[in-house]
Amino acid sequence: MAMLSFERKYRVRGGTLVGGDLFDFWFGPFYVGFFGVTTIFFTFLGTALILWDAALGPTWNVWLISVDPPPLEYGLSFAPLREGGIWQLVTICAIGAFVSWALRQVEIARKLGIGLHVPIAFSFAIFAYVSLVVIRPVLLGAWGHGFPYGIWSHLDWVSNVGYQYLHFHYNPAHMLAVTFFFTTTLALSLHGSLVLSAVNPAKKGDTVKTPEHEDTFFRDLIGYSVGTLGIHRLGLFLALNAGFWSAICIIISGPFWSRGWPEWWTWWLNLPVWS
Ligand code: 07D
Ligand code: 07D
Ligand code: U10
Repeated sequence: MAMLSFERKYRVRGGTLVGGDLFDFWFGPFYVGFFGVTTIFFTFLGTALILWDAALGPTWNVWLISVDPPPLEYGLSFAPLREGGIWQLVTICAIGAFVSWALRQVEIARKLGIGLHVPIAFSFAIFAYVSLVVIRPVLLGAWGHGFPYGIWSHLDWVSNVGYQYLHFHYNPAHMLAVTFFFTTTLALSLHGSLVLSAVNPAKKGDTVKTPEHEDTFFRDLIGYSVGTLGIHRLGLFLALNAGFWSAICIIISGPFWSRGWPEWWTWWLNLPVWS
């Protein structure tokens, strides 16, 4: 079925989470829905707040604009707008927009009768963001521990927080996260190249090859094929773990381990087997 006639067939009412038929329509290619409206609302408000903060600040250079969190002295209270209060409102808008986006994915999946894998996957990214700007700051007792919203300034934050723990590479959860990120790109490059190799055969004019060819390639090469469905399960597993262990690595830095990360490894030197 052609894409356009398929879209006509599935564009029916229903599957919404709240509000019944309210906003249950399409705008050009976009499904709107209640959560489309809340996405637009939070996005516009958040962007307007960022622009307002930029107008108050020293620069319009897009690389240098920075919406900073409140100083640590404000703890977990609301700060005056010009001293981090805008950052707090932008954070509320960002979480509102990301969660609305995930719920819009849920409504679209329900309309199509497909699984909820996409919103579940996106929720891991939201979890990583929330761990940086809500969970860790709350555990440490100040919103000032959140990262600043600026292209350059957020890099400074990552570097500063990293060196605060002496050598962030020694954080075991960071190791797991980095390994999962690297493995995700390895898996995607293997998958992308394998599919293209089967669909674009070596000689011009050859027929397109089948999944059996794909399986056989890896059985010949490494003795095992994870299979055509399996590689997608594996990819999702790897990518979600990358985000999950990222969130863990930053939540434990401070709230659960306040010294340098190299020192954490003294348990290894203290193993009775060495003495
Ligand atoms: C390709 C999908 C498209 C998304 C894009 C991002 C904005 C920001 C806002 C001016 C893969 C759109 C950007 C809307 C404009 C203002 C106020 C996704 C794709 C193209 N970072 N980070 C970038 C964000 C954090 C780190 C680039 C966001 C943490 C490092 C871009 C968040 C830490 C480096 C960006 C976030 C961290 C970057 C490219 C939120 C640990 C780089 C992103 C909401 C996770 C790289 C100058 C990309 C760079 C980079 C956006 C959080 C570290 C500006 C929205 C605090 C080390 N980050 N980041 O392609 O070039 O993502 O920076 O959590 O080296 Mg970052
Ligand atoms: C948080 C993004 C969420 C995004 C959302 C959507 C929009 C809309 C609109 C385009 C999590 C946003 C959408 C805004 C855009 C349109 C239309 C993703 C998030 C919800 N590190 N490190 C990580 C590596 C070092 C440090 C994670 C590598 C140094 C700190 C990852 C190296 C020191 C923190 C990672 C390295 C250090 C991290 C980031 C190498 C610095 C974190 C990925 C090779 C001196 C952060 C949760 C991530 C973290 C983090 C990788 C080096 C410090 C595993 C490969 C040694 C302080 N590092 N790092 O989390 O875990 O994505 O955050 O050297 O806080 Mg690290
Ligand atoms: C995959 C795949 C696969 C495919 C695929 C893909 C994964 C099986 C079959 C998909 C992959 C790709 C296409 C590859 C490229 C993708 C990436 C590299 C990932 C990164 C993506 C990007 C960088 C693109 C980002 C673009 C975005 C997010 C779109 C931006 C769009 C909007 C901002 C509009 C969103 C729409 C909403 C929220 C709802 C509808 C609303 C409107 C249209 C606006 C009008 C509003 C209304 C009508 C409501 C009124 C609003 C109100 C009342 C509020 C107003 C408030 C105010 C304050 C003004 O595996 O193989 O192939 O393709």
